[in-house]
Amino acid sequence: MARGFPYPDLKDFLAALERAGELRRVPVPVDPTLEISEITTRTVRAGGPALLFEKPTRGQMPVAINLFGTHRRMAMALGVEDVDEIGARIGELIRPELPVGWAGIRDGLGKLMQLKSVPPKQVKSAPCQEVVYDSVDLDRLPGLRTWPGDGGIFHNFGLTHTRHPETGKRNLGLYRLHQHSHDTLGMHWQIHKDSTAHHAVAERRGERLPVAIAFGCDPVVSYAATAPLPADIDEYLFAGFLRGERVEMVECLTVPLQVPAHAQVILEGYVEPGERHPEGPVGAHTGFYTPVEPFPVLHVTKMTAQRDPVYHSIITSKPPQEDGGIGYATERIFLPLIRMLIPDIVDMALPEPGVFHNCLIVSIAKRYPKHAQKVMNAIWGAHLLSLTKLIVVVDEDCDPHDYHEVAFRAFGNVDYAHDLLLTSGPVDHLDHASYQQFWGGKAGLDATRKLPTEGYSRGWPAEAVMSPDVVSTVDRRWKEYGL
Ligand SMILES: [Mn+2]
Repeated sequence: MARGFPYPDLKDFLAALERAGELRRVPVPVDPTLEISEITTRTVRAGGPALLFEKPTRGQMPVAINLFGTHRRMAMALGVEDVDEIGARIGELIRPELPVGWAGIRDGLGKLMQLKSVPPKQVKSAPCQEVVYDSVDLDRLPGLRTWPGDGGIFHNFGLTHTRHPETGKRNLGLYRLHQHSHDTLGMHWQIHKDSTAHHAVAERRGERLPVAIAFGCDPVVSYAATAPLPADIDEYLFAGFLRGERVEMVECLTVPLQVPAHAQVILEGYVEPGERHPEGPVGAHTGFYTPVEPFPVLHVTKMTAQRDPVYHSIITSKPPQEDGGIGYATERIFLPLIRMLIPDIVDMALPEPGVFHNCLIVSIAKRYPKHAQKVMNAIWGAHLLSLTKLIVVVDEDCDPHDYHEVAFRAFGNVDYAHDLLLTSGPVDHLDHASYQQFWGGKAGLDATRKLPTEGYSRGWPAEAVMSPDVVSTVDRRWKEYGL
């Protein structure tokens, strides 16, 4: 199994990117306030390379950004040629005897990880603790201000570690961090997130919640922090599965948590029960500024780092943006798992303009009346897919990523008085269009061919397609026509 993960440290990944012509160093001074944001956005939109800003005008270390901004780099990050390979690997491991349903996906994923994965390995000394600072000063980090209306400096790729205060289960998640002072951070713990649940339990018990944040982890650990795993699946087991190799972890110095040994910078601290501070605004992936809301506060009590640390970040904006590459990897990696839960789904696409929860396109092999509606309801009941606002269902002969073909069917193959399912349910914490926060209206569009048993009694018309013998004749003789 041990295939040897090529980049145990972010610096190894940066070196590999540079060798592959996928990294551009920026040797001149650049301002982490707005300027890095504008340069990065232009680079992402041009399909350009990862960037290493060597001389940010704030902070004491270089800034690495746009590491995951193309499908090629995302695949490199995960050590594969194409992220579909990982989906296929998971698909092969999923055995028919595994139970189906939501519990099944959890048990199945759990079994799979035990079977084919490797738990993290604890080490005694670690690069991330080479430097132990006497005092905490978050200004050492070149945090970014991405948009003019942002409420301050934000750290966008801080991997947040917490434990459930009662079960001890670990969670690794990626939440933006608002720098309130030289030693406090606003924790943007949205309502549906796992760390939010840990914090709620700590608060109920009236206890401080220990927190550790790692910046600049290896690319697989960084990806795993973003993956929408069920709460009881350990992100480090998942990372071990993806890497084919154990992740080395070290005990924090002042809190009862472990962090990746090869991280660049570590923050340790605690969240006080009941404390809230206004967080935001910040220009988000929705394309809008998120409102200022009260969020918990992390008191950073210890700061450690590698000797020459690199600070890793990402920015958010209306798509296209770097997180598009991450979202695509998640779509491909999780497809076989979603199919365990909803076997009707043949393929799916989360179009980037839909910012991952506004629109989901699925294809199905339709077998019975209202099959599409069954699938819609299943999706609205499935973990974070439940936040999906619009679901478009097409027949299996339509590739969900062929947006022209999907649109053709969604515009033309539909009687909107019959084929539109309207409902309501939870929406993303940051959804701005729902008439109140946290829940709103949803629609499912059935763009499949309709059956007589669904009340469509006219007989679906035959499609005008060329006969196969003519297609093959023309294929064969194409050159002779001089075209
Ligand atoms: Mn989790």
